[in-house]
Amino acid sequence: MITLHHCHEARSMRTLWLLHEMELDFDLKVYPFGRELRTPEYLSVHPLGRVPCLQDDGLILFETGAIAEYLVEKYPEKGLGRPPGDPERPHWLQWLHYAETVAVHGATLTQQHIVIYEDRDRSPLLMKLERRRLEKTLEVLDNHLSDGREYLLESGFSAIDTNMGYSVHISRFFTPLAAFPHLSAYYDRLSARPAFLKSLPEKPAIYHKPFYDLPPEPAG
Ligand SMILES: N[C@@H](CCC(=O)N[C@@H](CS)C(=O)NCC(=O)O)C(=O)O
Repeated sequence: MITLHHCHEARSMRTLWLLHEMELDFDLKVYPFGRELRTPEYLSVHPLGRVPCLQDDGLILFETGAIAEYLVEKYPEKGLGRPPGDPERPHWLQWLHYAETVAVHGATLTQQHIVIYEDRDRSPLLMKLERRRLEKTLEVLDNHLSDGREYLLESGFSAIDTNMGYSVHISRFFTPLAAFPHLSAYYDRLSARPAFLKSLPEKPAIYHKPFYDLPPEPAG
């Protein structure tokens, strides 16, 4: 039996969404996003106390990209991977890992805007720099999607769209997606999928505002 360790709105949403897309049975253990991830019990499952972590009988696996590869290989009949030898395999791998390139900027911005509580402890310079770097990663996706494809691969939806979809989902809190019309249409398609909707929490857990703007520039 599969168990997913999850915090609402964290990267483990990728795995939750994928499990729903695959229509697999699983147990879900939900933790608040905070110190509860650092208990000795959870640290014995994930050595950094992060999410996601997937347990499948005796196997313990962390890292969303590895978990996605594991699941699509274990259940090839679901058609959400592109196996070695498939002409789309190299790009399937590229976009799977690029999802983390996008997500790290979202994670830094989450830390700056939300996890760091006091304004005086935040860095306006880092916020500005990370937003710009996030936008550059989104530009690449927007260009890639500009040829009219519906999902990242021409052949259609696959597990990489759940990993990337989460990264785009989080990016919207820090930069307006409207600046990227093809990416915005891609996000609209993804966020209408029933499995995506099932992976959302009933109420916000991390992102309590619709948008986290840059702090105002100092006067003078
Ligand atoms: N590269 C890892 C990143 C995992 C990660 O950093 N998860 C964050 C949530 S988005 C976490 O658990 N943070 C809790 C903490 O650092 O205390 C993956 O894709 O699984």
